Amino acid sequence: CKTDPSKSDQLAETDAELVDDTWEDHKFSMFIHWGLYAIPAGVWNGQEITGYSEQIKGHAKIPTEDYRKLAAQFDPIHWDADAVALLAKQAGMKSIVLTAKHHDGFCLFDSEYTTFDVVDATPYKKDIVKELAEASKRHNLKFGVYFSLIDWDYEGALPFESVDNSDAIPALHHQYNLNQIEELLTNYGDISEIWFDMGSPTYEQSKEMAALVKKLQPNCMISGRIWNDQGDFVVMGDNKQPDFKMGVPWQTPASMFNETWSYRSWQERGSVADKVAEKINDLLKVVSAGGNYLLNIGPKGDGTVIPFEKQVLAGIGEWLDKNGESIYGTRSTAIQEQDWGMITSKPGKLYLHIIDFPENNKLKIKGLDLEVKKAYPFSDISMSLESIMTDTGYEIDLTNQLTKDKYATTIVLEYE
Ligand code: FUL
Repeated sequence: CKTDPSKSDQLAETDAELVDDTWEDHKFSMFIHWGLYAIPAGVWNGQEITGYSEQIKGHAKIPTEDYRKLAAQFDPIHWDADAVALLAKQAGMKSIVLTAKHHDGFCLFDSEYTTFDVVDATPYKKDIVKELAEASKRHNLKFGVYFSLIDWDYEGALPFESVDNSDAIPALHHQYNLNQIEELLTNYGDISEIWFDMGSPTYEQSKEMAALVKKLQPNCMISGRIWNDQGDFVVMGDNKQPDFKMGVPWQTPASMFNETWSYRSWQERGSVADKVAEKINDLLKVVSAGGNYLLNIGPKGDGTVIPFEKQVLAGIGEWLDKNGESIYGTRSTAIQEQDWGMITSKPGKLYLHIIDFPENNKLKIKGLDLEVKKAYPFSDISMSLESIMTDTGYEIDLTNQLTKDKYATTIVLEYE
């Protein structure tokens, strides 16, 4: 990122037109990794299996006929789609993306093209994609689906090796994908984003999938992991943030723990407060750089969202309740990252998010070259903080800033 921008650069970026309901304005979304893999929860034949637990079939080399038997145990009595949608709302998230089909090939939706799906193969018998699509709509959230381009169950797909297999998708499997994409974009109302992942489609295959999506739902955003430059937004590596200016819509997919996306029974979780701090920090890094932060939960096989994840989301939501204006609909600036925290912006305003308070109470803003009218704590607009331009940069005196938020304290700078 640039460190010494000219004033006109900053204005060009901060004064960009804001439309409140675009994908880019939402900033914070819920990812859900859930499927049959949540039943073994990272344990197979009594062994703790390392590697992402949603890929346990691969990591534990489970034969297809054994893995398929998990479907008979899938009866999530604690699954409550409305409660999950409300949790996303409580967290301050604007949309939900659910694993409609992960690499194991099991479908959480009723597909005509396989019987390895939640309606045909499990005692639960209900279409979970439908339940969550409807619950999301009821609670005014956007709804999207994750769709793996690897399939370890479908016979016409590449045999099950590693996730990095770079062989092209066989024609039969590609057709199967097209059929299921059509189902997902026809049977579940508006789909805000389709989150393709992994696999190595050819250029023609990626183009064909993208064209089908746009034909069925022109407003559906396509993840960059459709490959071959056919996506509407770039997806960073898992839990990664860009170290350069993106200039296009982008997203960071983030897991609660680096080790897994789906529920793992033996996961070390640490303290809720530490996790809230870590995730607010990451959310701020992503949003200040202009991205969307897609934070994952992994429900248990019986549908329970574990208390740890609920509490983390509630903690983030509490912060966003107070500070949301400085997040949603904001734009990145060329001075987004500072020693003490991050900066977001709206026309005429910069929001300074302080994570590390300077010991001398002088907050220095590197690269700021604007005519500042007023500086005040976001929590108290009536207060005015003294600020001056020094030889080494713009400086705000925080001596009278009494209320410090335990996660990130927001200061507003209004400029001409
Ligand atoms: C990766 C997948 O292989 C992981 O299992 C997970 O779904 C993550 C979000 O994307 O590429």
